[in-house]
Amino acid sequence: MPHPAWRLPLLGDVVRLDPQRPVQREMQFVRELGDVFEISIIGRKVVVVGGGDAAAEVFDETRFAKAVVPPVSNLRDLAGDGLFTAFNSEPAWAQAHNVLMPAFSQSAMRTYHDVMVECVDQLCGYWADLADHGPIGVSSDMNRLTLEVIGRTGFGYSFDSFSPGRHPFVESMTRAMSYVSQTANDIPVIREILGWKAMRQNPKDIALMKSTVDQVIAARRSGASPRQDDLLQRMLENPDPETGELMSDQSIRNQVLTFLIAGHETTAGLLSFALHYLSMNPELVERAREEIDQVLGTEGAPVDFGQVAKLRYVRRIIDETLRLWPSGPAFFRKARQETTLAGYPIGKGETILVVLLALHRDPKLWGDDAERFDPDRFLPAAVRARPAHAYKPFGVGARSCIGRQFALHEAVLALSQILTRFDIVPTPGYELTVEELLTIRPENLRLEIRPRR
Ligand code: MNH
Repeated sequence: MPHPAWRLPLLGDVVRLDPQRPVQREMQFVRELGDVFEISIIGRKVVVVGGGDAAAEVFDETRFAKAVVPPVSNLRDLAGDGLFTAFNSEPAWAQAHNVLMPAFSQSAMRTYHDVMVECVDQLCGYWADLADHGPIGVSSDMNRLTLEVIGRTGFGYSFDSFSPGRHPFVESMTRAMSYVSQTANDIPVIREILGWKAMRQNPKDIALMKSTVDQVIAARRSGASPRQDDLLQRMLENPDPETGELMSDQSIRNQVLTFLIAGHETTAGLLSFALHYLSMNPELVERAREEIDQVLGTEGAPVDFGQVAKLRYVRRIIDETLRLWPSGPAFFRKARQETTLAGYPIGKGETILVVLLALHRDPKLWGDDAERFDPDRFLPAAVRARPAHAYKPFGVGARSCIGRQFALHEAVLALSQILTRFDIVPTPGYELTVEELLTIRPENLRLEIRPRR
């Protein structure tokens, strides 16, 4: 199998990787080495898939399955056997999956819609107060929005995201996530030398996050905080239809923490990239506004649940953003049994990294202009003309994203409201660079947000 040049004994390819931007480095390797190659990190071998038919193969659930390996498995200190970090065989996964699936169906989004609208209104109010004060740090404001949405719809908890200062939970979560992402591709001994301070801080951050969530669960159980139509209430009350058993407090805590980490930076990254592209392409804004004004009217009435699904063009902007910058830019698979991949032999349990970032730009699947932002790639006829494996921003199979409808509803709603109320003006000279912290976001993106003219 091809592999990067200059491989070293023992260390393997580790010095060729980029600890700050690991997935973007893998995308470069795909361009140099092709759709399938192998990297070796201090004795650990990983097969990388970055395009073509090999992607279809590795998505085949009969031969391959999700793998929970570093850095994802390093999140288990925080989220244990929660949905995202559970091993495939862990019973807590099947139980939580069965209990929560109905809560994430398209029709269940009706339950969260009003809270989402309120949170988006808060963001717009916050921006309206800031308007004309120069460029705004868009990524951090998108984080405020999505964290507030998942906090309130998930377990009736507000982080007071639009007031000045940062909630202690948010500070701990930010540090804990960056700690885990630093463990992605580095050399353990060096991390221990350079990162002793972070290594001491990390257990404290985890403890604070767990105890915050435990308090919320306990308050709801005891009746100290009122019943609500949210994910927490479902988990407390609904038994697994297969076993009849209720979820344990520990599993509920793991799921709440999982939703907070899996459900907030991903959607925030998506919205930030979308705003970047819209700021650069006024003609796309014009098309979107035509649709938005037609579907929602210009009276400023609150958005109705059913209207969101009618915002087809806004949805295509979201789809295209997730193509070029899938917020979860890569994920791991493993072989269920001895098999082959693109003709190469693969041993049982071998780890395979799927680089979505590269797959979503594969010229064989997307054409020679694959780097160009063009929402019309997601017109129904264009979608039908492509193989299904060309586009998987929410992963594949049994372990694909449970929050897909949630993220899409939230993103379409937020984008439509932002475009209704504000003009998005780029900072002159801004060139997109992309930061990776397990998820991706535009680096130092600042945009001027002016009341719509
Ligand atoms: Mn989400 C799994 C992408 C929003 C909760 N998510 C995944 C996977 C991808 C993914 C890819 C599969 C990872 C793997 O195979 O290892 N998720 C996204 C993207 C967005 C997103 C691109 C937004 C855009 N995710 C959300 C939201 C929530 C959420 C919002 C919750 C409210 N995601 C999850 C959970 C899993 C997951 C939980 C794990 C599901 C499972 O394994 O059963």
